[in-house]
Amino acid sequence: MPRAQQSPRYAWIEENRCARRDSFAQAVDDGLGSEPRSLPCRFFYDAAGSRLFEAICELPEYYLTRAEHEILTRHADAIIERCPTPVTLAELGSGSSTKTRMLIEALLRAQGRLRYVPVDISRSMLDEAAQALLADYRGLEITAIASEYRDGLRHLGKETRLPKLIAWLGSNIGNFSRGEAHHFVGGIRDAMGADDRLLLGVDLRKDARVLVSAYDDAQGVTARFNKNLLARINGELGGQFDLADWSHRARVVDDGGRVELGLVCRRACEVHVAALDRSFRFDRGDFIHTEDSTKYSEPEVASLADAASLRVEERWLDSDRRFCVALLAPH
Ligand code: AVI
Repeated sequence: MPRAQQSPRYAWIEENRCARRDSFAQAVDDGLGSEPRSLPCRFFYDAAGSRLFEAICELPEYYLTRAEHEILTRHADAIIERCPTPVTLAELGSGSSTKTRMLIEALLRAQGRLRYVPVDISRSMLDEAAQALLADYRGLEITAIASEYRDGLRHLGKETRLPKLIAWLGSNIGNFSRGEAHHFVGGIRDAMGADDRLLLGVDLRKDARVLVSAYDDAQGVTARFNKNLLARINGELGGQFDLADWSHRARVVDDGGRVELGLVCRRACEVHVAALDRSFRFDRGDFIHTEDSTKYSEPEVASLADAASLRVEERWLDSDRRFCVALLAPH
């Protein structure tokens, strides 16, 4: 990952974007060409998908963002008190960094200056967020890493000698399967020193009705977000999906432990994708799996931490007890 741009308070680092485009084509070829059909949710987030996700976060039904915001607003100072000072703040999947502002402000109050290292797949999001943050906070320096989580994590240690507070918020962990989450938290632990902390935002198991409306909202924003995957195939790979042939589906499975998202074919069709030089046949009722959003109980959060040789130092819930922010420290 070459260092691509420098200014006194902002630097960014980017991985090879050609490789990323190839991997989208590969994922579409593999995912639509085998059973059960699937498209990986990491491809939701092109510019249009990122904007739709920002709109999801504002929806009345999508309680996750508000619940986490409430926790961070109330407890940011308490979280920071439990971290070594000074600390570098890193964030996996930072997006617009809106949710991070409370942490940034608490850290600037505590230590005056702060290095913030956001990791996100979207370069444009990183740039926009950095500009807004730098305009608002003197004393802040940003090194943004435009990459997938794993590359970002590998790079983090090189970016600072200070202890790190690694924030992984927004229930982004939910988009991993339980097995992948265990593995990934283990990977974060490997990138942590003895004084580092991991701040994890996790959506909790709850009533299926609340979950279904959060992932199948009345305005249809989540449906557009989901179908944006097909729009991307059309725009980037010369696909011929008719979006009207597909409906959004959100189903609660695993006893409230997972919301499964996908697209259901409403009309038999054959779809050509020029970049793959391949056509895919779909029958009415065929399903393309697009995302899992896994939910945890509090004991499950503790055992996730424990399996990675971490312990829950403290955890905070919102007033409706829907969402949990947990501070994890090495054993
Ligand atoms: C980013 N991620 C945590 C969201 C979630 O809740 O699983 C993505 C999302 N998918 C549909 N709505 C929101």
